[in-house]
This record gives sequence, C-alpha cells and structure tokens, in this order.
Amino acid sequence: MRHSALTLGAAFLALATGGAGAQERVLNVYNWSDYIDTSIIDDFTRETGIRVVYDVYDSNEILETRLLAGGSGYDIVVPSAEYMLRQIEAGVFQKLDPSKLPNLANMWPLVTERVAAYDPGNAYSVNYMWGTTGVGYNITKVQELIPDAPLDSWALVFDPKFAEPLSRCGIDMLDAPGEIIPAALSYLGLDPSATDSESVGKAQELLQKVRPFIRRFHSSEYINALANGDICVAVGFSGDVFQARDRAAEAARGVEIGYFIPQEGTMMWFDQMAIPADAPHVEEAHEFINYMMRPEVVAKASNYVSYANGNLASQQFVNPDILSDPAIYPDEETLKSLYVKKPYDARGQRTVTRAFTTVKTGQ
Ligand code: N2P
Repeated sequence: MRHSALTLGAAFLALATGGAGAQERVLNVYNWSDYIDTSIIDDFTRETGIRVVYDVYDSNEILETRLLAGGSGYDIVVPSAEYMLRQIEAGVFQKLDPSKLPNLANMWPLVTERVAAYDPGNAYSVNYMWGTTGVGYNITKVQELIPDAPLDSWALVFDPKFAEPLSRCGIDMLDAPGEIIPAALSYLGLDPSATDSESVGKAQELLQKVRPFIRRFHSSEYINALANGDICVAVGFSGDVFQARDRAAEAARGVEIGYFIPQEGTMMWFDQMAIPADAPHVEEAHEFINYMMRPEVVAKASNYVSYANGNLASQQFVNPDILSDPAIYPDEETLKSLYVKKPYDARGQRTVTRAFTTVKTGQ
C-alpha cells in the first residue's frame, strides 16, 4: 500500500517536473558558436516539450573529427556543404525523411540547387545559414595607421607593407586551413580550390611572409576582440564581424567596425543541418529542422546573427537593413566576386592542412 503510494507520488513528480521517469524528449544539437538567438531554442522547447542540449564548435575540422569517430550522441550537426560530400561517402549522416519536413516548401531554390553539388539530391541536409569569409576591421585604428589602406583587398592582410604596421594594433586570422589557404590563393590569382603542391606551396610562402604580423589564429574569439578594440583586423566570417560591430555599438566606447569582401574574390559557404547516422533522437531532430524552416523562426535567427539564410519565405521577416546589405545578401555585382570551394579529397585536405600548420607553427 505504502509502496504503491510512493511509486505514484514519484511518477507524479517526474511528470510534473519533466524529470527522468517521465518520457522526457531530448535533442542534442552541435552547431557553430555565435550562430543562433537562444530564445529560439527556448521557444522550441516551450512548444514541443523537447529539451535541447546545445553544444558549439568553431571549425569544420573539429566537427569532422567527432563525426568520423562516431558515437557523438548528437542529433543535429551543421557542417559546411563543401565538407559534406566526403562525409556522406564515409556514411556519417542518415537520409532525411521529407514526409516529416513539410516546411521544405519554404526553402530558396537558388540555395538548395547550389548545395546539391555537395549533397546530391539534397538527401541529407537543409541549409541553415550561408555567408562569406572576408575582412573585419576597426575603422579608426586602421585609418590612423594606414590612411590609404586598401579596404577592398586581401593585400591588407597578405602584403607585409600593410600587415606589418597593422600588427601594432593586432591581426587575427581564422584557424581554418580550408579558409585561409583558399584566400591566399585567390590573392595570388590562383584557383582557390587548388590542392596541388605547387599552388599550395605558393600560398604557404605568402602566408609565411606575414606570419610574424599575425597575433593569433582563432575562429571565434575575434568577435569580442574586435568589439573591445583588442585587435584591429580579423580575417573572419561575415556575420561574426557584424556581431562584433553590434557589440561595439552597444558598448558605446567609440569602436566602429567595418567588413569588406575582397575584390580578388572570397569564399561563399553554406552551413547545413544534418542528422548523424547514429543519432539517438531522430524524430526530435526532424521536428527541430522543420521548426527551423518556419519563416518567422529562421528570420529571427538571421536578424540576430546577421547571416543570410536559405529560406526564401523568411525574407519578408528579415530586417530590411540586413536583407538590403550586399555584404549579407549579395547583389549580382557582389556575387561575381564570390566563389564556392570545390570539395577537397583526402589527399588535397592533407596538403592544405599541412601547409597551414607549417605557417601557424612558424617552422
Ligand atoms: C558562426 C560561424 C559560422 C560560419 N560563428 C562558418 N561556416
């Protein structure tokens, strides 16, 4: 008697608190850092009852290592499209079930078609955000040091003539071989997707000349570093630089941040929501992807992180100053200077990573 009363009590408590014992629904998300308005996660949990465990990374290489090792426990991951072809071949993702994703109708055919080059038939992924890799800078400090600074060219960071003086206020670069080597290649007028040792060797040589002037290779700390005025230049991701600009404006300490897409060309990338083959919560993962494809929801994300999304129906809810900014939603003219990197094969990836590591470690 007493025993069953206790059991009932415990069951009631579990239900009331959503604690273990009740069938708690959980979703483990692994996404890029500084990539969402967290109120979206709270709204999702409130509506669905699914508790979200949200972890972050700041590099495709970190994500890939976890995915290839298997058993990550993640239900949603967000690799960049050009990494996906190899990852799909390695069997790390499961196919999406389109019958559970009615909001696919909201997606932007232009983006969906581009991504199909990496995820054939769009069988494994849905676009979350897309953007460019370019240069963020502190407007006042750069102008002070170099009044005629080339604020439209990779020369700002790859020519020692500019990098040397700027090293006084600090240059950061992404800690990402697949971003920096292609940028160096485009500055040199070479194919940004090249992996042959001659081309990559030239990029390495260029980078070694400016290596002494680079303060740090890191893929997320530059947001606050730019906003606080700790550094004055960062090779970084578009929306992250805009977040730095917004944080600087909020702090109101006179730091003004600009961003440019180098005219020699830069990379445009697409970050894709996908479900690992061994995801423990496949049903919940589909619910999450479908939720993120609601026009108002993904527009809220874009408005917060200043990245374009791949959802056409969302554009009516995206802030006009974001939608009309060609550095976020590129116009025809800007699109011409953007390239999409071809996927590296395993050997090409090794060549590029080795060159980058040599540059970083200064050997
Ligand atoms: C978000 C960076 C995401 C862009 N902080 C990299 N693909």
